[in-house]
Amino acid sequence: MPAPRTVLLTGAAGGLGTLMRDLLPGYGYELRLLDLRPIEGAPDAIVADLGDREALREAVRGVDAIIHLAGISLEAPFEKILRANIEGTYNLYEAAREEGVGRIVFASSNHAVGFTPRPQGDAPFDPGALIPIDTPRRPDTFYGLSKSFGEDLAQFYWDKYGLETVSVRIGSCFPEPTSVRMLSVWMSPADGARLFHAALTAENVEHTVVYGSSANTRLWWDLTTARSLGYEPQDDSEPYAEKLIAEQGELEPGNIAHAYLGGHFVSDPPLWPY
Ligand code: NAI
Ligand code: 15L
Repeated sequence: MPAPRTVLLTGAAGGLGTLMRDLLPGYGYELRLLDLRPIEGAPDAIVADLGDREALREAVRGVDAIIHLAGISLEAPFEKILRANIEGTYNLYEAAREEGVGRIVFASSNHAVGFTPRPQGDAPFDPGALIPIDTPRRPDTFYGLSKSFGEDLAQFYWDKYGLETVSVRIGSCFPEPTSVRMLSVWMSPADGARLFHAALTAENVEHTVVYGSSANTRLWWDLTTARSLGYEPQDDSEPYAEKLIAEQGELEPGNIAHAYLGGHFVSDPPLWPY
C-alpha cells in the first residue's frame, strides 16, 4: 500500500479533531475536514451529518485514508447514539467501500471494555497484569456499546470487502491529564498523532485493535499491538501525578468508579468528572 497522503478527518471540529488538525500536517498529510459544525478558519471544511450518505460519498472520494473521529463522545440516550455512532459509522464505511478507500482509523474507546476490572496493586504493573487487547469486550455505556459495534463493523468490512481498519481504543486524549484515573489512561496529543500516523502507514493491518495511550508509568493495558504498528510513545503522565493525587487522593479499590477501566462511566448515570 502506498503511504497515504490525503486523509479525511471526520469530527474535525471536536477536541481531538482540533488537536490532530494542528499535529498531523507535520507528518505530511493533507487533511480534508468534515464535521456537523463549521470550523472557524477552515472555510473548505465539509459541514455534513454522518446521516447524509451522499455527502459522505463525496467527502471520501479520492482520499487515501480516513480518520473517523465524528460522533457522540460521551454517554447519551440510545436513540442519539444509534443515529450518530452506529448508523453514522455504518454510513461512512459504506461510502468508503463504494469509493474504494483502503483504510480507516477508527476512534474506538476504552469504554468498549470499560467494565473490565483495572489492575490492582502498585504501579508500575507487571506486564502480565496489564489488560490484554483480546480481553472480552465489556461496554460500560450505550456509548461504549457503539464503539464495540464499530470494532465489529471494522472486522466485517475487512473480512468481506478487504477494507482495512485500525481500531484505536483511546484512553483520554487531552492536553494534560486532569484526574488520577487519567494518569493510567492518558494519551498525550503528540503521542496521539504518532499513533494515528503509525495506524495510517503500517503495512497489512487487516483489522488491528490497539489501545491508545502514552507510555504511562501507571499504565493499565498492554500496548503490544500498538507498538507492532511502529508506534513508539514518547510521553508519560507521571510528572502530573503528585499534584493530582494531592488534590484528589489515590484511587480506592472499594469505589465503583475507581474499580474499572471505564472509571465513572460505569455508574448509572455516569458521574462526572471522570
Ligand atoms: P468531541 O465530542 O469533542 O468531537 C466529536 C465531533 O464529532 C464534534 O465536533 C461533533 O460536532 C462531531 N459530530 C457528532 N455527531 C456528528 C454527526 N452525526 N455527523 C458529523 N459530525 C458529528 O469528541 P473528541 O473528544 O474529539 O473525540 C473524538 C472521537 O474520539 C470520538 O469518536 C470519541 O468517541 C473518541 N474518543 C475520544 C477520546 C478522548 O479522550 N478525546 C477517548 C476515547 C474515544
Ligand atoms: C472517551 O471515550 C470520551 O470520548 C472522552 O471524552 C473521555 O471521557 C475518555 O473516554 C475517558 O475515558 O477519559
